[in-house]
Amino acid sequence: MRARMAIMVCRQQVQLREVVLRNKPQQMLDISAKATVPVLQLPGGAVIEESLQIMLWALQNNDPQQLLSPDKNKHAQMLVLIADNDGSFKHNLDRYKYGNRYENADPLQHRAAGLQFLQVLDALLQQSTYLFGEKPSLADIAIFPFVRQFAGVDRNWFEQSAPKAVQSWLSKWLASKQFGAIMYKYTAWNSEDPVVLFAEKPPTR
Ligand SMILES: N[C@@H](CCC(=O)N[C@@H](CS)C(=O)NCC(=O)O)C(=O)O
Repeated sequence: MRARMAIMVCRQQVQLREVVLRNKPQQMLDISAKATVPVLQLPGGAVIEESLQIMLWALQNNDPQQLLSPDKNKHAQMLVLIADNDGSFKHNLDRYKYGNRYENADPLQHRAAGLQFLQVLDALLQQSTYLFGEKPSLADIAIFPFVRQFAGVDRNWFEQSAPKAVQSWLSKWLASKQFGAIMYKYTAWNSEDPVVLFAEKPPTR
């Protein structure tokens, strides 16, 4: 989701191949033994197989909203916050959401640990509309999809316990035009299908 958000913002066009994880196409496995989505292959053949790296690639090509430099000197701080999200928050999210897949994981303990990260976001959102200022940054679009998942595990608990500023920040992203556009459900790629370009207006059904 976040890779799609960045590609959409930077108006870079890519060919999109929707993958169903339980039936990964051989063409994907051939270029990425890691076999996770998203994976992006560049025209020269280089392969990027981390969503954050795809975002950076996209925005380094073209960053019309200045997501990489929201406010002076905040770039390094943004990357640190994203690393915390991708590291410990993701770790806690997985164990809260899929407790039964992890031996000895107490989902509620991981929910409490995840809440601490939301409190860090809250402290930032008390100071400005977005995480690093009055306009969106890379950090906002890199982090909100994970908070969305965290919120979805137990919506009632989230509404009662998550900081209000984080709830409204999340709601704003979920209601955004860009998010609506990237949530379009593409059908799984098949080598005989015509090329699907992204971001282009998705086909109407
Ligand atoms: N750190 C990687 C994580 C990618 C990842 O784990 N993606 C999941 C789906 S969201 C996946 O492809 N899992 C492989 C599988 O379920 O087989 C990234 O951000 O790109």
